[in-house]
Amino acid sequence: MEVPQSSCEPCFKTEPPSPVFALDSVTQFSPGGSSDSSGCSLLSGGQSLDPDSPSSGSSGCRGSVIDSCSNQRYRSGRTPECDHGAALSSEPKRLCLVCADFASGYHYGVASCEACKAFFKRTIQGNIEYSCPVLNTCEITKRRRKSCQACRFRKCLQVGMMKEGVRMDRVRGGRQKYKISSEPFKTTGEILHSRKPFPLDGCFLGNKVISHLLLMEPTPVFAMPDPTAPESDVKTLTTLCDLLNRELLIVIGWAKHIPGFPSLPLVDQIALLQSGWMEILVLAVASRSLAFAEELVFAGNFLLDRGQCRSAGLLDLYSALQQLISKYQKMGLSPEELVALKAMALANSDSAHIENVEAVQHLQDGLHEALRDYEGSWQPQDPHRTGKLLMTLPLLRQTASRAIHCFCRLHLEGRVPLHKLFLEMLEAKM
Ligand code: HVO
Repeated sequence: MEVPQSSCEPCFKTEPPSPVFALDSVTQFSPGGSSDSSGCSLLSGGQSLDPDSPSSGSSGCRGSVIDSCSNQRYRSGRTPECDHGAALSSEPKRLCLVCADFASGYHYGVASCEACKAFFKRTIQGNIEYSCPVLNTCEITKRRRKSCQACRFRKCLQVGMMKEGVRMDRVRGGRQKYKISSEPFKTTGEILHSRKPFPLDGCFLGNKVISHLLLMEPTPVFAMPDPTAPESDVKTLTTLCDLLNRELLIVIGWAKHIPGFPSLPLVDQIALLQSGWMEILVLAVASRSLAFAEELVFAGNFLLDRGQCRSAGLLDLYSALQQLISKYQKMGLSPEELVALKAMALANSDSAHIENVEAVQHLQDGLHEALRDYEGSWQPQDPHRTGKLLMTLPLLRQTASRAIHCFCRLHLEGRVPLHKLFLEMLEAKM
């Protein structure tokens, strides 16, 4: 990256200097929870990534950004005063994440159409097992959704439908007790916030490490556009930066759930996070966007198409991400593969400052083995599946690097204020 470090000073000093703060207090947030501690530093004197460790001061970073931005939009999405519902309901047409038909609401935690909702329910209630006659990679569209039930069901799970939301004891036409299955858009913020994105038990063959990673997947984060600000490109960028900053905190919390990661020396944990965070976030956005043809799903309530990205100065980012998304769409990336790739992107982030190279290698080997083991049982018909996945990593790195470039450019142009943690992570990459 050609941009010199010193040039990445914040253009808008919206944040007071943050107090000494470390990785450990970031992780007091659950992996899925959104957090409002945006003025935290990753690097200043941390002892541990463990939220339970004695060094995790609860006073941590609270006080800096929170005090200066006690605005609602910086608060957690779980707080009642945050009306994600308004943001959701103001969007006219939402598409089914499974087949891209028009969604009628959120069903089993996912924006979906009546047909896919009913299909998912029938499958769970009837305990039906399907098998795909081809490669488990059939494309599910409105027109073709009936052609492969196995892939349709897999897609339901992949986009996060929760079988826990289906009542097993319900008779046809009986009264619906679980609100979750036919909640209108406007009250879904909280539903999505409290859900685990991927169901687990018994749905997948596989491997313990992969199952663990699936279980530890963070719950989705929501965009919190300032409801008082008029619509503009600056508002879009500010919303995205805030979103990114919260996602970054979650990534730091998430990393310690990767088997083997917490036992690395702390300096190596930090080094890997500093070099790998962008790839992890890029993968997350790419996976959220898999069911969409044109839009980037930055958050469940924040989708941007090409035109919107262009006017916000994010066209490069858009094109780079679309190239990656299209690759994963063609491959039919599964949630299991996604979590494996995310962990691998971190373990393989090629920091030049690794102290215990052997331990990092061991971490990589363990993840590689987990993926191979998983693919052996899930995709035995394709002995090259693991290799194919690993061969997407160069494009992932390229995409992440294009994203960094785009951020630096916007930042230098003074179009966006950057949060401290984010700046620090950005600087570490240059
Ligand atoms: C942006 C866009 C522009 C900027 C920052 C964030 C979430 C939001 C991602 C981008 C500084 C997110 C994003 C990536 O939007 O995860 C996928 C690219 C990491 C700046 O200009």
